[in-house]
Amino acid sequence: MRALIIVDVQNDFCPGGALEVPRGDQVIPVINNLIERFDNIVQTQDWHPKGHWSFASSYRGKEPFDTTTLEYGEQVLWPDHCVQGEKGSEFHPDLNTTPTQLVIRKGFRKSIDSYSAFYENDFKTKTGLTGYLRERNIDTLYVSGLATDFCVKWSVLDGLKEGFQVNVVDDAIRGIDINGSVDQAVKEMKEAGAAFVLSGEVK
Ligand code: VGL
Ligand code: ZN
Repeated sequence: MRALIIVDVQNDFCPGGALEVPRGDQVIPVINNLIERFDNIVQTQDWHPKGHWSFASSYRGKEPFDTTTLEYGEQVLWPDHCVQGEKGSEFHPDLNTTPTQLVIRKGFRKSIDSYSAFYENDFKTKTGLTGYLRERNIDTLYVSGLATDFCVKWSVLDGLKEGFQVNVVDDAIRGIDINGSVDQAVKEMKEAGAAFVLSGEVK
């Protein structure tokens, strides 16, 4: 059984949002089209409390895209984004969310960021997605959404680690791209065993 995973297609990651992914909204028609071919659909939603430790605004003298060290290692500091209950955290209004069966919210613990749909950035705290997929006999994932170099990448790497077969839908992802991080992410995903497919090839 297979599932479509739609990562963080939220207002703040689309043009005009607080942490916009260039051309991020271009994934929406591609994903809306893909949805029709899947019986199992999961979305993730970045969902931070105010004052989250991944926000540059939580530190004196830090700017967005600076880094800091948290208990689990290096953390990129972001503009405030996807704050719980605010407009920026809502799914983009053009995304068809009706057929979605599960929404995994992540990043809701103030002191831990969470890029992956499976594990938070401490690499220990689980979101519960593996158990959900296994109980539904899903072994193959098609991953789409934002951003290629952060939440998509970590979801793909963890999905592989958890033993799923993972396909990345190449025309259904876009990245933030900090100093070549998109190319690096694609390389890491391929080396870890992810297959890259185009949405038109997904039957
Ligand atoms: C993301 C940075 C911070 C993402 C989320 O969805 O890729 N990136 N929070
Ligand atoms: Zn975030």
